[in-house]
Amino acid sequence: MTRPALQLCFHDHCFDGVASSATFLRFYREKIRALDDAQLGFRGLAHKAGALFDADVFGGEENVIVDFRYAADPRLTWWFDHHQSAFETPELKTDFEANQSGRVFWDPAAKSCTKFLARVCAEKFGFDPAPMKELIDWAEVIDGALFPNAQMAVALAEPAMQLMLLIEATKDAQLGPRLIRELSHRTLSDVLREPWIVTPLQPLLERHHKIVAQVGERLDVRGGVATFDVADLDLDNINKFIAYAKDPSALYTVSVTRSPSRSKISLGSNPWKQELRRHNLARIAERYHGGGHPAVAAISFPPERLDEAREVAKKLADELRA
Ligand SMILES: [Mn+2]
Repeated sequence: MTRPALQLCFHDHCFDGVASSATFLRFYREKIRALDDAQLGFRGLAHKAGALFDADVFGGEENVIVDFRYAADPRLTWWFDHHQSAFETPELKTDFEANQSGRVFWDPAAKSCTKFLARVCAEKFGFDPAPMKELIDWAEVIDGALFPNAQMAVALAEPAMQLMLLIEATKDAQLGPRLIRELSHRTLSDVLREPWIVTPLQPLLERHHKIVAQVGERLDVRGGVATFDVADLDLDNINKFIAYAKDPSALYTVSVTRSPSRSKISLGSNPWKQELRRHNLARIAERYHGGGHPAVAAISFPPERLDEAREVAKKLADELRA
């Protein structure tokens, strides 16, 4: 395969990761250089135990990471992120701070990487993000958990919310790249009508509602902390708001999932009770080589170390209750 002119490395299975990539791609074509689709490369990046970047991840002439951790690699020519845990080590942060390229950007206060990226590209490079407004606004709502209530976040009635589910749950590795290409030059509403989105969504929506019921049966809420374990359901990502829809008194959620790639603890806090949040969940996750944002974070273990994930989850739930 020929070397891509632009390699897009994005937070995989994440609406904000896909939306950031589409926004970057439009910006790059308009302001840096025109490229056709055949000149693009795509790499979905996932958090896991161990090394995050494989040797050939930055295989393009230009390589961009959006919505994912920083890498101190001269082949990385652009970087945009908003995670508090963007730097795995203090040395990586020092490397970022010394970077003089004017093409690496981080704002841990930004609610979505998409809106942050659109703003930076508008201010620094004269990009016009107006045609992508619908996508950018939805990324801000979804990644910032700016939903009016937990029911809406779980019901998935809006097509954009259904796309969130499709991105999070799909096992089709080509879906992310296809979405990025299409969303870079078409409106979100237009793309959402495509049969290649509508058709695979139907079984996923049915499964989603079944999972919501299963979580409801297993949910244990004590001392403001909701816990549940769905490691047997082979899920890597699960809707973050189910516990708050089932029991609005829950301030935190600690859940355990397992997929072929990892056993995972997800830590969340109730978006409608943020004024009561007393813990920085990213800091807690960082103790176990995880990370995220103050309000939502995760810890990955090798898939076979589920018992350890369960033990740590129990300990963290106790800590959050105290
Ligand atoms: Mn994000």
